[in-house]
This record gives sequence, structure tokens and C-alpha cells, in this order.
Amino acid sequence: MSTNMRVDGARLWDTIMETAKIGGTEKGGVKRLTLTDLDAQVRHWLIGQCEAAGCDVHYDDMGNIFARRPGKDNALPPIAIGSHLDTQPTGGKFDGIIGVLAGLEVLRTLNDSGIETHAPIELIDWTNEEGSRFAPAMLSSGVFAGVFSRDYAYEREDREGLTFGDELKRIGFVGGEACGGHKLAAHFELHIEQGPILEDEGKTIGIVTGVQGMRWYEVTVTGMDCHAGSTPMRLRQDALVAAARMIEAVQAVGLANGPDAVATVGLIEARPNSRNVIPGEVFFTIDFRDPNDSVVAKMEDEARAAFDKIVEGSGVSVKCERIWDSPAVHFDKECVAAVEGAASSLGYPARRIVSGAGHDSAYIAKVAPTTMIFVPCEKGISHNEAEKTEPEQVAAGADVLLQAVLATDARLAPKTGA
Ligand code: HGY
Ligand code: MN
Ligand code: MN
Repeated sequence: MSTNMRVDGARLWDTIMETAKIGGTEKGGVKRLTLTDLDAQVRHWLIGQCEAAGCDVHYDDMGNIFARRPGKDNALPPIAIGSHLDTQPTGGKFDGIIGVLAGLEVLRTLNDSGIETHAPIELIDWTNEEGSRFAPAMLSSGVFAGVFSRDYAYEREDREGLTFGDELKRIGFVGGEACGGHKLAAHFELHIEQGPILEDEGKTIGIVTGVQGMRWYEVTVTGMDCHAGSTPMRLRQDALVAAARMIEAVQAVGLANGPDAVATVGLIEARPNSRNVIPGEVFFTIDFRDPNDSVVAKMEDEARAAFDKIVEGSGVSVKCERIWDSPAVHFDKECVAAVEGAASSLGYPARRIVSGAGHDSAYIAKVAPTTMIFVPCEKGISHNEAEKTEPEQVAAGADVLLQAVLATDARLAPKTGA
């Protein structure tokens, strides 16, 4: 009986440790930025593993990889298991990666058990989920969901001026299928929580009901480069001092709109970045999030008003451009119920939770019934080389994933008893 089926937790953990070597860092993290040679290396590794598991593998013109395990009726749209293999510069071994590799483990477990599902099952590696090298995040699942055009995505530049399109071509992953070119019956994503709630409450499984709203901004503060030694304080147009005040204001906006609002300046570049030149230009980014879109909008208004006040009479100007707006997402009730039912039948302590982090599922939810499964990570630490979770927790998440996918396959199977 398929409800007794369990993944091979040791095999899954070994797979995670194997891929962690591709871009592995001294501190035990993984640095595998999207569309680098390391990303290409793990992509080829994944394709090899999926082909060995009997899947048909192809990728689309955004480099999204689709590994399809045939079902009884291959005319049915596949039930997808997706996440991402790209990481932050100081990323961990698990963010995104456990979602893809647990999907591979589900395919392997179905093979070991000789189970034939009604619909095909499709494992997906979504390109550029992190948005660290090419902003915004979730770029390729966004193209798949029709949120971004492929041309917009191809034009995105990293901080060295290289474009997404050129880098995708360079690593040889421009596939023949137009991104978004095929339907998904459902999409499930296993992910670490990247927050402290599950661990704090002693829960093994997070039943994810949605993703909070988020907006990203790029801010350019313009003053005047000048000599640090011969320019009197009262005559300076110091872009970095103004930017520092704005960053303080961003923090204040986050605190003032709590308890769920979060506000972050994560990237800053001062130019010319020379110790004896008054900075003439500063570039920095802002990340605002809250489960409630109206709070995110209010934070934007308050930050803009603060910036205008800061530049008044300062001889400095500011340009604040919103480059990304991902409204709050509510996942599909039946998919959420499948996860809840699986966690309960497997006897794992679970709770419903809204995701603080963005995920590809947030966009895929626009085009397919979607939900996510969380497992705890130690102290909620993520986007950090110290990111840690336990083999038993990953195996538990993979078992819930397996059972939720099987339950969905049974629910969606044509009633003709195919
Ligand atoms: O930014 C995020 O929440 C995700 O990690 N890309
Ligand atoms: Mn992730
Ligand atoms: Mn991430």
C-alpha cells in the first residue's frame, strides 16, 4: 500500500551532501550563484541522476529543468515537485536544494516500489530563484507564470554588467521549449523554513498556506566626489552620509510597521570607494516584506517621505526605483489539505505557517494549484553558511511530500478508474 511507502532518508541525505561539494565553501556552506559554471555543473549532475531514474529530461528557454517520470496516462498534465539549486553567495547546503533532491528521492522511491502513478510526476529545477546575481528573485518561475516576459528576464544584469540571457547561453541551457509552455496539474515544494518558528514550537512539518508580500527597490544617492582633506564640512555633498541616514530610516520604517513587517538593506556600493574621496554616489537596495500588502505599500510611502526630508538642503539627490513587487500569495486549499493530511497520517507534529521567504511556488501558484512543506532549520538560520537541518527532518519532509503527491494523484485521477 503506497501509504506505507517511505523515502530512503540516508540516500537523500547522501545526495544532499554530494551536491554540497559543488560550490562548497570552507565554512561548510555552498556558493553556487545562478548561471555560473558551478550552477552548470550541478545541473548536469541532476540531469544525469534523473535520466538514470528513467525520466525524460528537457529544459526550457529560461533554463528551467523538467525531469518527467511517466505515469499511466501521459496525456495528463504532470504533478510537479520543484525548487532551486542556485544559492546565495554565503548560502547553506539546504535552501532550495532539499526541495529538488527530495523530489529526486520521491522519483527513486516510486521506482523502488514499482508504483505507477496516474499522472506523470515532474521534478523541476527553477533557474535563478535567489535573485542574488540577477534581480529580481524567482525570475524564471516568474516567466513561467507570465509575471515577467522572457526578454525582460534576458536583459537583467548582474553587478558586473553581464546579462541573464548571455550567461544562460554561455552555460548552454537555453532549451527549446518556450518557458511556460506546458501545464502543471499541481506543484509541491519542500523547503527549510528559514525562520525559527517550527523549531521553537517543536514542530517537524510546516503546512505552508501562503507567502508574504515583498517589494525590492534600487536607490541611487548622488552628491559630489571631493577631496577628503581640503573640502570644509559645511560645503560637502556627501552621498554616503545621506545614504546612511536613509538606511537608518529604512530600519525605522520596518520597526514602526511591526509586528510582522521586515525591512532590509542588503547591498550597498559607495563610489569611488576611495578612503580620501568624499563619496559622490551610493547605490543600495531595499527589501520590504509583510503578510499584508497594504503594510508593504505603507512602508514604501514612509521611506520615500523620509528620503525626501533627508535630502532637503543637503545638496544631495536621491532616486528610489521599485524594481520588484510580489504581492502576498495564498496557496491552493486542496494542496494544503493534502500536505496536512500527509503530516497527520505520518504522525508528524505540524502547524500551518505563512512563508517569510519568497519561493518559486509563490509564482507557480498563479498557474497551478500549489503549496509548500517546511521543515525546521537550526535557530532559523538561513542565507548563511551555518544553515543546518537534520537528516530525520529532511526525511520527514520528503515523506510528507511523497504522500501529498500520491494523494493528489489519486484525487485528480480520471474517475474512469484509469
Ligand atoms: O528572497 C527570498 O526570500 C528568497 O530566498 N529568494
Ligand atoms: Mn529558497
Ligand atoms: Mn534563498
